[in-house]
Amino acid sequence: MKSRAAVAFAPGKPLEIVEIDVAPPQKGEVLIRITDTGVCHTDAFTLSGDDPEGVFPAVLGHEGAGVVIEVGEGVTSVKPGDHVIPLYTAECGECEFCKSGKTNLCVAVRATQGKGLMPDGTTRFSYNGEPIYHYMGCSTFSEYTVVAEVSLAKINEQANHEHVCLLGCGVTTGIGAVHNTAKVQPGDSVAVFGLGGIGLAVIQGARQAKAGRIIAVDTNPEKFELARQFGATDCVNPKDHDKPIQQVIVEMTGWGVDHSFECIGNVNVMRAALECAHRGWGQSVIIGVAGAGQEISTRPFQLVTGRKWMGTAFGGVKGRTQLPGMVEDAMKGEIELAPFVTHTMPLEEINTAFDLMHEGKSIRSVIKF
Ligand code: NAD
Ligand code: AHE
Ligand code: ZN
Repeated sequence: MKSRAAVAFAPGKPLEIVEIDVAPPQKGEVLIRITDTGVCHTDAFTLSGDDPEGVFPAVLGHEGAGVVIEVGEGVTSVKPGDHVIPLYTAECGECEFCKSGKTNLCVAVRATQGKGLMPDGTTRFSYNGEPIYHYMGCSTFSEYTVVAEVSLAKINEQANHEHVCLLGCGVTTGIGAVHNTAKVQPGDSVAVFGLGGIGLAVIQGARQAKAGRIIAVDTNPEKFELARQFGATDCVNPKDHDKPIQQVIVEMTGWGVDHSFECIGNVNVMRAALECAHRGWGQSVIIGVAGAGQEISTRPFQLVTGRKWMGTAFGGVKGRTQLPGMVEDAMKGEIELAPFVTHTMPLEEINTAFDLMHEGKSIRSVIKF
């Protein structure tokens, strides 16, 4: 079938809106009509050429919601008409990782996913007869996309897709990082570096966890109003200080914070986030994605004196098991999604969504098909 799609033909170039061909779903696959998709910084990261797994030409996008159109052979967990969120972290329930009870990092389709391919090693997308690669197992920047059955969470059909698409990545990642990775407890102090969709979701999660002080850090002060609305108690702009931001936060708190979260993808900030964690027990969670070749560093003494450095993918959330419940929570108002959606636009304007992100003017732009 034909599908309108925003194709990344080459790194560093704007997406091009073209009509691609989408082949039918094969065994264990599902054809979806995407209704809404958010644009996450990771899409911009891959488009920039900094992603070691970036392959071109590709249909990017991984924060969507849609409706099942057709299922391939052997698919039993969803049927045409079901409302779904594609998952870049699959959940097969059968691999060593799924069965461990220790992680959400299912490996069922991860190897081919990282190469932009479906599990059988081929693509379902083409343009002028040439293959187009998939992205993160989702490719939500196409009106029609094909994903593996294990990469789909079935959700309440009454859910507002313009909002719950954000549970496909940003909001789930931030909230999950607080509850599943850091396990923030009532009264704990928290510092959040970077106040985009991810950082604001961390703040929302910290407030749910009844954290005490929530220190929001960004170099763009325009992000502070929404941060306060979500529960930040202090907002700090590193540019207002002539000493390192970790020192500023340690001085604000005495010994540092119980938990810090890096939500930018900047390895220098990752170091600052670790070093503002409390001596003896503070822990720092890396959420941001850093470019190819970048490495983190700190004095080992920071760890010797009790700080813990950790990371999280999709907030540790198991998508098929847990995402339907998070959608219900959003429908009950227990997860707030509307304030994240600062812009909506048709697919034809998707490059504006990237511009707004780079200019620091948006939290999430949602593309409406
Ligand atoms: P975003 O661009 O919307 O937000 C980033 C924020 O960081 C902006 O507000 C920006 O002003 C701020 N910032 C930039 N440099 C700064 C600095 N030096 N100090 C303080 N603030 C600074 O991005 P997003 O969509 O919220 O994504 C954030 C990061 O999280 C990206 O790296 C993205 O790839 C990553 N991410 C990771 C996961 C995961 O599962 N680990 C999931 C989603 C996104
Ligand atoms: N492909 C990159 C890594 C990108 C990355 O870390 N992705 C995050 C999700 S970002 C969502 O916006 C993630 O979950 N990673 C775990 C995984 O299995 O992909 C690289 O460095 O190669
Ligand atoms: Zn994302």
